[in-house]
Amino acid sequence: MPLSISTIVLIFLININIQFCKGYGYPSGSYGTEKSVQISTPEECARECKDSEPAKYCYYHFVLEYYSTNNRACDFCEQPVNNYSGITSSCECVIIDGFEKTIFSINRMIPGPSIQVCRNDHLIIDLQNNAEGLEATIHWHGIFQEGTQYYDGVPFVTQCPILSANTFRYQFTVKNSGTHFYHSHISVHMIDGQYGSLIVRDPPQFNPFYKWYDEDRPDHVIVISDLFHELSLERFPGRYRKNRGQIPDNFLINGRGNWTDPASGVSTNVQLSMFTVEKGKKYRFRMINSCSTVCLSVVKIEQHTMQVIATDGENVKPISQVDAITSASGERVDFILNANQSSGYYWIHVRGLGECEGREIYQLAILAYKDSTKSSLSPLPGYSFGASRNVFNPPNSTQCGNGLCVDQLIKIYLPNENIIPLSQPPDELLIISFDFFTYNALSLFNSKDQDYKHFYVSPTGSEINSLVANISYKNPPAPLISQSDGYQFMCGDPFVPSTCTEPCTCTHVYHIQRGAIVDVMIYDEKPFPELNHPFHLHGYSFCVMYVGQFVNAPNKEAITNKDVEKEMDSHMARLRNGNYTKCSPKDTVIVPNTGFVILRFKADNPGWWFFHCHFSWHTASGMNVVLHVGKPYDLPPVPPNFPRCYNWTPKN
Ligand SMILES: *[C@@H]1O[C@H](CO)[C@@H](O)[C@H](O)[C@H]1NC(C)=O
Ligand SMILES: *[C@@H]1O[C@H](CO)[C@@H](O)[C@H](O)[C@H]1NC(C)=O
Ligand SMILES: *[C@@H]1O[C@H](CO)[C@@H](O)[C@H](O)[C@H]1NC(C)=O
Ligand SMILES: *[C@@H]1O[C@H](CO)[C@@H](O)[C@H](O)[C@H]1NC(C)=O
Ligand SMILES: *[C@@H]1O[C@H](CO)[C@@H](O)[C@H](O)[C@H]1NC(C)=O
Ligand SMILES: [Cu+2]
Repeated sequence: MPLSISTIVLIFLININIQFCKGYGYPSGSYGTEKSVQISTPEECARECKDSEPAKYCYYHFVLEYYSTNNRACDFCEQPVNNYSGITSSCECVIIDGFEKTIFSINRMIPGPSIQVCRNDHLIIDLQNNAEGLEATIHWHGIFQEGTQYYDGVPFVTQCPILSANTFRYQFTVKNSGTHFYHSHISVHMIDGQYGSLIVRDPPQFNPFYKWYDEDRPDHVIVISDLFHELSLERFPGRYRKNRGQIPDNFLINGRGNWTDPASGVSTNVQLSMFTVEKGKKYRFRMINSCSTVCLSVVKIEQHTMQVIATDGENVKPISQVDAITSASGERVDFILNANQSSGYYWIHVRGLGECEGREIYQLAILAYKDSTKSSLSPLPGYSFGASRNVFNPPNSTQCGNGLCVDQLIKIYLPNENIIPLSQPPDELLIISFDFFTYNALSLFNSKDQDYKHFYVSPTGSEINSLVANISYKNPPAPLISQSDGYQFMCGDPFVPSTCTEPCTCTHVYHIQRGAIVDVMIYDEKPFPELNHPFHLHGYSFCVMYVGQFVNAPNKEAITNKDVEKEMDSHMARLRNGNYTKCSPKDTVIVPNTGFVILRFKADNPGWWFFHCHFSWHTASGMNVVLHVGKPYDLPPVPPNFPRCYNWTPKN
């Protein structure tokens, strides 16, 4: 639906001299200049969405600070297990899995405050950074930011990092609905607690599933995350001699979980998250994978199948009888659950794959039928649990079955939504490899090179960094969107600059014509065992055209240009034959191990858009590239006095 220009303009005309009440207050009453704007609280905004209801201005005050879990706050109160609590918690005891550790939390909550609004609402989020020594930005994962590209939250691409003692106001209109989330986009801070749900609901006229379920409750959002029992920075670059690698200690479901110390066998017995349903009703659940590390997760609900209806914020033709949902960091899945079993308590089971399998990292929550009791629970599950017949989004294409893989999804377009043409050849084709660079320790630690390059210690003990098309992404000193100071650090398009020494580090940018149909083939050039990297594109939802594995490649250790060309030829043949007929919508897609994904988008949203592996350690070590769509003049100007940053090396 076209948003009127006047409402976009209005949001910048607001007198931003907000008076705060005590604590995490809201600006009092209405405020504004010529037109006054009524500000709504998070609770008022987390409403049922109605057709032809005016949009709300939803205000959130986020305070970022160092905090600790299980501190003295826990002597005074106990956190309720019901997970929707607006933007403040009734109890500032952050319990997580019962472990005491330092976190970088928002409003003393993990996950952070839940933002729940309706399509076309205006969000105003003040991020107050109270953590000295810590830079911050928040990325609104899944929001296209059309017209407000500078609020995308990528440091040195769309803004300067927010310094401590500073407050930065994000304000944008949410034009694309769906299950989204927000998270820190700096270093590996996300896992220390900077994440939360961002749900944009549709009014009935935009919701093809309106009649399919009875309720879409604010507390039926499932946030899956991983956890270290120490600060993330203990693992970046990480240890060589003891406790190598980045395997999480635990998983959390809506910030909670039980933990059993493997050494002592003692459990923390934290009360698990609970989702309440009434027998005979159907519920829409919104699941968000907010993990930071490389373990994919598998969600199962005891004795219940799930009907998948949306992914990454886009509606899809429903997939019924799903027993398990696999997802990677950054992916979201909405499903309908039919509460038609006998009244009782049922386990919700989340299990980590890959590196998490060895240590059997898993977590539980409870699906509780109203008026039943815990006594009906079946025995405590172990790491393995329940059926795996129909697994949605398996990383291995041999398990696709009928319609379970993401390249089989069929997008349901909304009325008036622009359709991405799938039969024509692309205007631009990007073939992009990703890979790791393994340092020679001697050259890393004994070199005369003063430009110390990022690395982290892999589980096997080697020092590595991450590459996209043989380039390790490096931040420029100033945001590309608002200052040309960073341009001299740019490289790409697409070859490694001849002056660059391995690993080549620079601000890797591909320039794309506005309006072009762009096909991207992203592939796993030198597969590492068990790693399936999820690639996320900012600013767009794309169509997944094809997901494949280089099964017939003679040498699966290293994919050659020949292997890639062969797959590209097949893609072109499928295009010519009109084999692509349905858009499989995603904004984050798992590239299977030894495999590739071919995706397509129409470059109609100008901007500097990050395209990257969503595993935090891979992002932090360079597995990123910027897709620059359009020319600087295609972009809305940044607001007046937008914060600036740069190198300062005066001659005298
Ligand atoms: C936590 O796990 C232990 C060990 O598996 C189990 O005995 C205990 O009942 C669990 N506690 C909760 C609250 O689930
Ligand atoms: C419960 O609902 C599921 C999903 O709609 C359906 O497949 C199943 O047959 C139903 N079971 C019963 C006992 O009604
Ligand atoms: C995919 O699954 C098949 C059958 O289970 C197995 O043989 C193959 O090795 C798997 N491929 C990958 C890349 O895991
Ligand atoms: C990346 O560099 C390696 C080693 O220098 C080379 O073998 C490979 O072909 C390069 N890959 C691409 C996509 O340029
Ligand atoms: C295209 O689809 C047809 C069936 O409609 C199939 O026979 C053919 O193998 C497909 N072509 C390619 C290149 O996948
Ligand atoms: Cu990765």
